[in-house]
Amino acid sequence: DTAVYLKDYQPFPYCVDQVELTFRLQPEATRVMARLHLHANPARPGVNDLRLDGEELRLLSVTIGGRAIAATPDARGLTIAAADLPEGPFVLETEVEIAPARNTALEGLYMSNGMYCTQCEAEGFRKITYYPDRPDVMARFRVRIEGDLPVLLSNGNPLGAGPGWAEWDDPWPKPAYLFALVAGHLIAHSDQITTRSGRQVALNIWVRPGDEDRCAWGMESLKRSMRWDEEVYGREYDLDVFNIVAVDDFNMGAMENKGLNIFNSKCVLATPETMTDDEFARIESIVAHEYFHNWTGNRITCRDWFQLCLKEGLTVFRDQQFSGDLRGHAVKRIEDVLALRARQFREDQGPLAHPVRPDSFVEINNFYTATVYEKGAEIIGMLKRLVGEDGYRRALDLYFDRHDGQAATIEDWLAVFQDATGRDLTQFSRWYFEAGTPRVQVAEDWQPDLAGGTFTLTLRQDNPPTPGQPDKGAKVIPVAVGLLNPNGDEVLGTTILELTEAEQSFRFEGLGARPVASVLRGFSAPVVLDHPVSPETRAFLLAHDTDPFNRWEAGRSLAKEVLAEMVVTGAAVSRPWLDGVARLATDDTLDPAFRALALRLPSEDDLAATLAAAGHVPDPAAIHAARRRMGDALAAALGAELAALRAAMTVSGPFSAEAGPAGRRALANACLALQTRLDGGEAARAAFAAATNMTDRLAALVALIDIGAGAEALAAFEAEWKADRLVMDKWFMVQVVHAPPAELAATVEQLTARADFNMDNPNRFRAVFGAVSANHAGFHHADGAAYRLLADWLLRLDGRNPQTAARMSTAFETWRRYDAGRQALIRAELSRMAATPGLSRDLSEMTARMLG
Ligand code: B3K
Ligand code: ZN
Repeated sequence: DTAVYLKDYQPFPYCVDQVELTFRLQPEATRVMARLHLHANPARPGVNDLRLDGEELRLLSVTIGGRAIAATPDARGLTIAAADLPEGPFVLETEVEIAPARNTALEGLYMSNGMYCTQCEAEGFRKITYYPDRPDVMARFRVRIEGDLPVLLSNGNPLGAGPGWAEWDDPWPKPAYLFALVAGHLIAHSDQITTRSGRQVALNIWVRPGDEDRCAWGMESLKRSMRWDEEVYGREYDLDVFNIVAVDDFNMGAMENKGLNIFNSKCVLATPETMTDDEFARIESIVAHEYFHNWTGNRITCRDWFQLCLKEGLTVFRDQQFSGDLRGHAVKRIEDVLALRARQFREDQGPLAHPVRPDSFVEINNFYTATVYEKGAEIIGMLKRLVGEDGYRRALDLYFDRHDGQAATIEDWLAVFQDATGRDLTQFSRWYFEAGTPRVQVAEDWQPDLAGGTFTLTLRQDNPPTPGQPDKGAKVIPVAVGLLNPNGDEVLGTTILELTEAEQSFRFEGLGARPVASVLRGFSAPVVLDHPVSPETRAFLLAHDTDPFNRWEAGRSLAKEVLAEMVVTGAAVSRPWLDGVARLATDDTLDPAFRALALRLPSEDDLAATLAAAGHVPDPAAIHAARRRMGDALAAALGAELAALRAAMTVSGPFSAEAGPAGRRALANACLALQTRLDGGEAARAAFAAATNMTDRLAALVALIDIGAGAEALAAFEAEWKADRLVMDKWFMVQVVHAPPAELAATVEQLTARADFNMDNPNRFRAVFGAVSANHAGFHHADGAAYRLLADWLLRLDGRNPQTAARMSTAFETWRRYDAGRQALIRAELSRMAATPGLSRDLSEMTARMLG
């Protein structure tokens, strides 16, 4: 298979004014009639054949202007010779047959539990009908659905419906990837909202019967999102109805189809008994994300898939702002940075590194990555920091104004910022085009003098090579800095230093005493900061930093340094870290959610990355052992305070998923996990029995599994929830994540042999195999059993669902970090997969890139 290149972009030679689709639904033989109203695109003059994308379609007929055309499709589409096309505008009609019941790839039109649904982004529409399946072809869609099912949905506004049919009209031109259709025995949880200009919008969350009591939180999140986008971005909804549908079999979280969002049921259905606080927060942010796409993605879409970050980076940035406004910015920022480092830094530092705007791909589904999404959002955060609140607001207003109804590019996006603020963004644009995580080194200098003293910070940036990009220029890096005096008062409030050269010095005068510098406040740029300071200084910042992110970060850096020491030299857990974290955890002037985060230890994968970056070969077993010792030491240091803290964090009254009570539960459960290290599981067993919500129940279960005492609770959990697929996913997952390293492979064998392990359900597959690599020491066990097992299952899945198989293969992306033995084992698995005949385009691109 060949790659597609950004440099080859050309506009499509024809414009589609209007599309009329008729679906006659049958599981094994659905008929799709498409009528396309076309005319030549003046932006692409000349004599051009009409090339339509189409895959896995049985073509029944093609006519142009009512006359049958002899056209023979190939495996990827259909070409109609220019000679067969009339001069002016014309109408092309096709009829095809497809088999949704046999579609296990979950792309195009497929079935899930007897319901029909679609997933078209990125290139799934071509599995539904012949069409120019590219985002710069935008058209109005009118859809008629015929089928023996009570609920028949598509995009836009309802036109009419009767027994066995429904018609929908979407007045907003859109690319085919935003098309959606749903048909099934569904029940709606309904509400409504009036937009600020007075439009009445009907809101529905459609679910399978039995799930209707799980929609309240999703609906509340939707209404909050709609309000927020009006208030903060001035964006209003633009149809009479907004539908959300929950589907059990789905390759990702959710999809922003115009007026008809389709959600993985895991990302929208929730009750306190079935979902944890983290899942409630995740649902809130995904509902918001998909809703926000209505403007950033749908009204303004991408010219081509290389521009994916135009909609994804911006929409992630917007959902992060929204969650921060609702749940507190400090905690939200820490969580986002934890996720960024765990997924994006990891990607950026390995063979899969690619720019936020890639310039080639084989399979676009492989580029829905942490880099495009999360680093894409970080770039927007930096832009906002550089141009200020007002500049950002002006730029965004101009963006919506100028590009509404268009398919735009990153150049368009940057031009809007330049035009609105007058700032030249040529150098800044490197963030989009160059891969890799910059490293910023900080050196301090202090010169006492008569005027009080001069403090100098010298910042140096390094932009490491990444695949295909050996050399890189300096980037524009906004480094937020604050200075504290020795008793902890701020002597310089947060100030942005703009690092634009390889090395630059910044001087601060008249300070009186040598200050303590708090650098990269709020994580003002997605870089690795290398600021060598003593453990005492870190402990000082952990106690005093006025920037909450950096206060947490001081503890985290200290924890990583201590852990690295423990792994490399076998050192004991250091006192400054233990005392500092213990003090923070018990400080009731602080937000409980923040304290819970301070108690969280760095992950084993994070530590392996840190060690590798420092030139060590990480030993997974040693890392695992050291991290456990660290947890034990923390538990011992807090001792009796743990029970008291938990008691103080008791939440009374009816369950609420808001940040306040969720933060109290997070702290209480962090304490429970530590307490379990000391009491043999007594407190956790009691907590498990007494729990009235899934957050507390799951936390107790995990605490018990973690000390090898989970059998009874697991059995009770299973007995209670065996009929609930979403809850059982958690039951599968926790056993794999927390299996003792040597038992991981056996645990997986036993779980996958169960009748309720269904590899065609991505949630269940991920619950087990996503957890395999999350169990760092188990996955990297020296016997290689887990590597082999994962590769076996990826190969098995690849034949049925290549998208999910390819995505999960990233478990191997860090392989070059490890010792020669492990490298050989992983290389063998990657090569075995790569050499398998009939491997999908998706998985073969991934294995090829990882093998380098
Ligand atoms: N835009 C979709 C993702 C589509 C993934 C295609 N492989 C969901 C989102 O980002 O909102
Ligand atoms: Zn998105």
